[in-house]
Amino acid sequence: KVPWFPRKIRDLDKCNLLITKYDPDMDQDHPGFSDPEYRKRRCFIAELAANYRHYSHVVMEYTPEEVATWREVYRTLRTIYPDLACRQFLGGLQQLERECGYGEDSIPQLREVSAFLKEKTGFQLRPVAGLLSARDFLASLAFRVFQCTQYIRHASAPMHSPEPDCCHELLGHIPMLADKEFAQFSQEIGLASLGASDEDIERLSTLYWFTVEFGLCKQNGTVKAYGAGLLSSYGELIYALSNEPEYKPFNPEETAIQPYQDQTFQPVYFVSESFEDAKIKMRRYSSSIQRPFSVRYDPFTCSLEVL
Ligand code: H2B
Ligand code: FE
Repeated sequence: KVPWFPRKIRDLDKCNLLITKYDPDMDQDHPGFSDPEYRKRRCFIAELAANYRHYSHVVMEYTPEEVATWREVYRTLRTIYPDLACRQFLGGLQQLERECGYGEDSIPQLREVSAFLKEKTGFQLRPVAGLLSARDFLASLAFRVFQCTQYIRHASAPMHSPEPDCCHELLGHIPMLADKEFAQFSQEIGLASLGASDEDIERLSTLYWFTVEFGLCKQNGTVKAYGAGLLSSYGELIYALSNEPEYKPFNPEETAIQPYQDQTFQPVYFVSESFEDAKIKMRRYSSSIQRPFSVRYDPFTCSLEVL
């Protein structure tokens, strides 16, 4: 009665359950809903991801319009990062700009970014066709695999996307995944999710939401953003640090049951004392989750030992 979970990295080929409610084909409010060209393109890129099998990245050729959208997002966000992003994010982004071709002129290729991350923290990227179920998404993190969308948001709304797109992944998530401590934090959420009950998955996704996606942390006495949902949204990044919303100290028991918003800005953000502190609290929380087995990740074979 333990739900199926992947045991080796190749099993992630089977972690592909998509949530389609924010797809441009399903969501009437999606900026691309009434643009058949965009929907066709989005579908083509998603298909490539759906056909991806372990270790076989394709090179995406982006259109000039897609690159123009990327440029606008990159330029706009880049100006506010120095003031609002945490130290680890700024360090990661700088390395990506120096060593991995990050910049406003082209959309980075998942293959290159994946090779870069592998050297920094052991994380790898895997293209995904759209919004993945929480269970499959979290399971991948256990293997230090980050599932990444490759299509880009609609050109009419460069500052917002209802679904994850490559701007969100490449600008929001990737710089953080180049940090060793954050990589460890991410993998541990993944490991805690394997074979967990639906209720525990729901609580872990809420924790993921208020940390990895919308987390804030203290640094040298000021509050900075480390959540990818913030670092890829000009509007919400400024709002989150404006003193207008409510702030609560990060505390897994409380955070795990806080209702969240995936349509508008969050009404509340959780602030960690530091990554170290968040990691220790998360670990304590994870070890309280009841499972009839324990797991250990073997980095040499990229597989799990289930004890
Ligand atoms: N799928 C994709 N493709 N990207 C994400 O960032 C993502 C996801 N986040 N599925 C997950 C859900 C997250 O919101 C949690 C674990 O529910
Ligand atoms: Fe995300």
